[in-house]
Amino acid sequence: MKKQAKDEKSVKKPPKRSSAYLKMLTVVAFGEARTGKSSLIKTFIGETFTDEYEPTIEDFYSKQILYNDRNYQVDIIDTCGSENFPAMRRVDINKADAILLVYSLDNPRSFERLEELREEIFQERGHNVPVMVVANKSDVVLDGHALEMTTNDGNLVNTKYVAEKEWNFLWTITSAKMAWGVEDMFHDLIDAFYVRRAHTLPVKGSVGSWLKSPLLNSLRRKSK
Ligand SMILES: Nc1nc2c(ncn2[C@@H]2O[C@H](COP(=O)(O)OP(=O)(O)OP(=O)(O)O)[C@@H](O)[C@H]2O)c(=O)[nH]1
Ligand SMILES: [Mg+2]
Repeated sequence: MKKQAKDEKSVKKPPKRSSAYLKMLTVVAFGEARTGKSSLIKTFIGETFTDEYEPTIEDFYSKQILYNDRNYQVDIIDTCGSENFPAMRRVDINKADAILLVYSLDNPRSFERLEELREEIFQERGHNVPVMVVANKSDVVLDGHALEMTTNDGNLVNTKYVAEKEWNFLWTITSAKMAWGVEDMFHDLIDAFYVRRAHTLPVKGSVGSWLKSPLLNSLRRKSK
């Protein structure tokens, strides 16, 4: 009897090793007020989207996810959109394993604020932290003009191009309201930190909910 029990035990499969470990990632979200930082984070952690606006001072969230057969704990710091509090921002920049820089497609000028944040990140971390620029509110815009912005010297720039080619950051498009691209955004940050460990490499071509974005589809049609 004892022997049989031992035999039964010996054929038991070992637990899947890859899922046994919990990998940690601290993500910090920066960007101008009202661009949708809190909404993106809340959508990610499973809270219902609301049209109401409540300015953030600083909030902390945490979510455990299973991604590519591994368990991750994603800790998120949601920051204040105001330009004040540079010392607090420096502390947060130094805590980050990965950074989100959020702008809003219904307010292309919110992209300008990212230039200053980019400078602050560079001063603290150089090129040693993956940064993803996030074009949020893609549900309210219908064509690629939303990605364009007129600079102070009158030039028309494409914000996606600037983020990817001039700043060498990752770029993605989301809607917190429709939950388009939100999971992919965090998955790509995990890849950037754990797999690529470099901000210069492009985001993988993930097939996810962001494909539903009308803006993205109109950009695709134009590029054909
Ligand atoms: N249509 C639309 N509205 C959004 C989206 N994301 C956020 N909003 C709205 O935009 C407003 C601001 O959203 P928040 O998430 O509070 O913005 P925030 O960047 O956290 O703002 P601060 O905390 O002040 O820095 C709210 O009224 C949201 O409902 C989106 O994807 N689509
Ligand atoms: Mg907020």
